[in-house]
Amino acid sequence: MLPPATAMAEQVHFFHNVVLMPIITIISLFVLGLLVWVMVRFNSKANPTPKKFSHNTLLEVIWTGIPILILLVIALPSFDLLYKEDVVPDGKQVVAEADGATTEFIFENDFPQSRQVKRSSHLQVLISSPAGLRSLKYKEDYSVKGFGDPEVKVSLKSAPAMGEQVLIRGGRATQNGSNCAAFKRYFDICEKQVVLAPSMTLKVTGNQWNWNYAYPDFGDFDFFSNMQVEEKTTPEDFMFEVDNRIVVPVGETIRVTVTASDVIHAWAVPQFAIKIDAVPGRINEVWFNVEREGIYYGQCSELCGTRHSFMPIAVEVVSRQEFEIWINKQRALAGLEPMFQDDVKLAQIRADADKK
Ligand SMILES: [Cu+2]
Repeated sequence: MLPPATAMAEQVHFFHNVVLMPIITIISLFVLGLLVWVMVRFNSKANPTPKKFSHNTLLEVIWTGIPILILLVIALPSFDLLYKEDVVPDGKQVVAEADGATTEFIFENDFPQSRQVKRSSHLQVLISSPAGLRSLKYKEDYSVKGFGDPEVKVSLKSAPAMGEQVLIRGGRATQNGSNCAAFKRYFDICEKQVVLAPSMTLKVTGNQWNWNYAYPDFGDFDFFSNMQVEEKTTPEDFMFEVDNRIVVPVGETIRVTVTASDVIHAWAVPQFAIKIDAVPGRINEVWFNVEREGIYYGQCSELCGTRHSFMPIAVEVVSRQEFEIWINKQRALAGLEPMFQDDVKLAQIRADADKK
């Protein structure tokens, strides 16, 4: 599989590589062994007069019971992953400026009753400094009072330095950090992760045979994304590359709503572990939060007609600033005023748009 680009995809890959593949391999070898044994031991030459009995209660209980247990072992983590991917996160972040002395910080626990911050896995504390983001460890670096109360009190062991920021994130955790020891052997990123509520919605519409993308939070514009012609791409990227890529900011939660205008398509990006049907007259919802900037490819994954294999998906994940510049550009192309300020680059974008 391609390297995962989201924490969700890492967990899906972990489930596949570490849970499913060993089970599948053991079962296949066991069944193969049984077949070989039956063929060798009980063929008509080796066993000319077969016994006439049928049924064996103990054996039948075992070969019904063990597969049920195996299915349970597979089902529980699988349901957990399905739930996490299906429910769009609603995490909230509180930012406090450090003054070099304060160690107590308050998180307002104003979630609905069912999603209150009730235990340590619902809370993530980070320190933002010029060096980047650093996640603190519960009990080692901070303690918490008032889980489930309207105000949750976070006490840091040592006061963060002047100029640093304390980030407290509360909400459902998609990664509680408890399986990190096993996880770390396979992937480089593993820490507790409370995912924040979406910062934007991407509206995806499947057509025969291209995709249409709209950004309803950033104005009334949308664009079509068609497969790039062969001359404008490389042999490796041909049939994955598109003329207009989706652009989204790195490290932010993106809500994706998916529908279709004609027949059923499916919007799939393997590195995000996303594959979701685009059904005419219905809206399906999924989300992702990409950890690394880059370009990620996918393809329509529901047979939708003769050009089904020619409607690829390309997602370009960029910094917040680049994203805002891109939004301004799209707005300029649609005849809208810029939404974000970036004077030098903006002037260039306006000039480019005027040329077009
Ligand atoms: Cu399609």
